[in-house]
Amino acid sequence: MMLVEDLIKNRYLITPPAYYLLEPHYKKDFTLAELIKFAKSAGTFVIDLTLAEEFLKEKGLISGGATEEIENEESQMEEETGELTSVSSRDISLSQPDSVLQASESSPNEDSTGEVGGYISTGKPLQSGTFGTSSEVLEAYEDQNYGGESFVSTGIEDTENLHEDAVDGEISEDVPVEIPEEDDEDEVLLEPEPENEYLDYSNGENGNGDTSPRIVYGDYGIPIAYVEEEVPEEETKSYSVYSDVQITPKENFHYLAAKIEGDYAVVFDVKNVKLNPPKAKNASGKEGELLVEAYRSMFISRLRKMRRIFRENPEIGGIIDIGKLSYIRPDGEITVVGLVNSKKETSKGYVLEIEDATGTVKVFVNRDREDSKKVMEIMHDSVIAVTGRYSGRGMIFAERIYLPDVPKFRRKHEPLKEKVYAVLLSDIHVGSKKFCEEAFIKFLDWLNGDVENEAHAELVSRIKYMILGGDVVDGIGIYPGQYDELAIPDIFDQYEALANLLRNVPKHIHMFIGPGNHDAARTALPQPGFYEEYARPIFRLKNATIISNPAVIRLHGRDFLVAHGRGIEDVVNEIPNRSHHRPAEAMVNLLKLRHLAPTFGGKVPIAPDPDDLLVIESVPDLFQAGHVHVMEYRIYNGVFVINSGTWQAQTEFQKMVNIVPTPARVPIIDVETARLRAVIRFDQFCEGV
Ligand code: D5M
Ligand code: FE
Ligand code: ZN
Repeated sequence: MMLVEDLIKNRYLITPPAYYLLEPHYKKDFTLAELIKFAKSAGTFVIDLTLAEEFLKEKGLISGGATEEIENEESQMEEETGELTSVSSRDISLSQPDSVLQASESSPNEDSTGEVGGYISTGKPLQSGTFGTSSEVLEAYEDQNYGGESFVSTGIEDTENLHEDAVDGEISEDVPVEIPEEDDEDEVLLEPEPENEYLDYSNGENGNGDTSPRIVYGDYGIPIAYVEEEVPEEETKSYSVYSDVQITPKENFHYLAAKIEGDYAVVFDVKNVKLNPPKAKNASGKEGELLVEAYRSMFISRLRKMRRIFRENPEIGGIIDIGKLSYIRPDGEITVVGLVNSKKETSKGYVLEIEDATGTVKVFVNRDREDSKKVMEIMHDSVIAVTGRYSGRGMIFAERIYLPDVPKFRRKHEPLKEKVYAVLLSDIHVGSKKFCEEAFIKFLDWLNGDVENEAHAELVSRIKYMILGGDVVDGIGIYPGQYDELAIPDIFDQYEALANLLRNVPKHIHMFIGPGNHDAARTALPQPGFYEEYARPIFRLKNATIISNPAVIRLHGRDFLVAHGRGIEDVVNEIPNRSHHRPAEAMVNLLKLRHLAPTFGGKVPIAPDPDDLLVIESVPDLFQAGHVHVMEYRIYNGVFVINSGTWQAQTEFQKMVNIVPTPARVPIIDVETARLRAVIRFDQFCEGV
């Protein structure tokens, strides 16, 4: 791939067919300078097959067309990469977008393979935009036209990077480089826009001149089509919200945390879990069947994980499969574990139907039994254990009911040499008209040492971590009529605005940022992360780690479970006396059920993952959620349970549904104890509070 690399250093691209034609001659029969000079005189930066042929003809290395040779090369290449679908040897120059269109329109058959701007990668994998060869993807896009040969890439993602490389790269002396005039329009941006001027795109497009959708894989390989044009970094923007917010730490402010060594790891992130989705058994396999199969696997995995949790409870004896109940001695005591399918109240008590992988059984819980109170706390599709007698007619008479729960006592951690603190935030909702921008900026000032007294100075000084648990921007199209409540009506601008604010978080404070239902992310739970195409500015923050929803972060040996908290909605719907205004109580219910959103088909959409990643498999030291916009905390069996509130004042919608938020309150957690150290309030700077 020497030729490719040498060309890229000089900001030239080569298509695969051209590469395979030229490569055997490179440095033997022609030099890089000769090739570049030739391309330059042809007015293109893309060396495609036609150009390559002409070049070799001029050099007297070939006489006629080289098509046959290329075809052989192609099939060999396909064998090697196993990925590239047929690369056509059409004459398409990507620097002339019109001809791309014409070519693909005039040769529809060639495009039916669904070839999509393929890359041959010899370097690191592309972060996004690897090409689609899977049949689903091809099907989804089969009636789209795709033109153009593919670029051979060394793994550099886009042309923007090529330019950056080129600045320091070896530029052949024979090929003078024209340095374009600077464009002043970007002055207001914090980061200068990449210089597209090296490549002469007469239409000002983004590199390959191709506006057809490129397939980008989102989470779990879900394809997202997007037009390169929409990538914000490629645009010339005249404004960038909050780019003027530039706060630097107060002079002489002493940050103890800057001297304390960081000790953090993301110990659970949905993105790191390898899933094995069910596969169609034959060509007539239906998508619906696969979905059912995926959900089935999810529930099996939920049962398996919960059984493991129950086994750790010394009160619970041997668990037997529901399917084996009919083989047991009548009236003997048995314990089963099952998903709760239904729950009915009778005059004497409750009848539950529970199910495991082997069968279904009814459970009667007499109201007189102590454990009957627990029935109230059982949500649909949660998993419980029941000990009792089996009647032999498909009914268990329950003596004990167990929720998976967490053990009463927590193992104590070793004390830390130095105290460090973590700030918990969520639901910032940047972009909403109701975002408490003044309060948030005051908070940033505070983090930068603008404090009133010694006590606050001590707090600020020891802050080492900051967790943002979702709804970091307000998003777009989240609820009807949201547009009227948006101060920043563009999702790209919202993330840029957020990043402009977060750039003011002192560098020694490490941030963990996860998505919520307002973010550019898969809406169904679990949410693997933000779509990078939209949220790029926050991915670029140097002191931030993007996490999934949910995630577990280990800070100095203490486990912080972070979830956005949509499951709270289901708790409020299903469990009597639960309210949006007391989220910590609802979170305790989730903890007792060891699941972040047990109810299937309720308010919260659950993705068809074959593994249930919403089970709270290990007991955390702290459980943080947001979503309901009310700051509240409590301790349950040694676990600190906290809802981190919001930075958004009451919206019109929330007024209608009587949600009263508590914005701009900042809980500070002492990492050593995983308990609250202080709550700092900035709500006096939040309008409408
Ligand atoms: O959620 C903010 C609050 O609004 C939270 O308490 C849930 C509630 N909410 C959100 N959507 C709805 C609907 N559709 N009906 C009732 N209540 C809702 P956020 O995620 O920030 O919008
Ligand atoms: Fe929210
Ligand atoms: Zn939310």
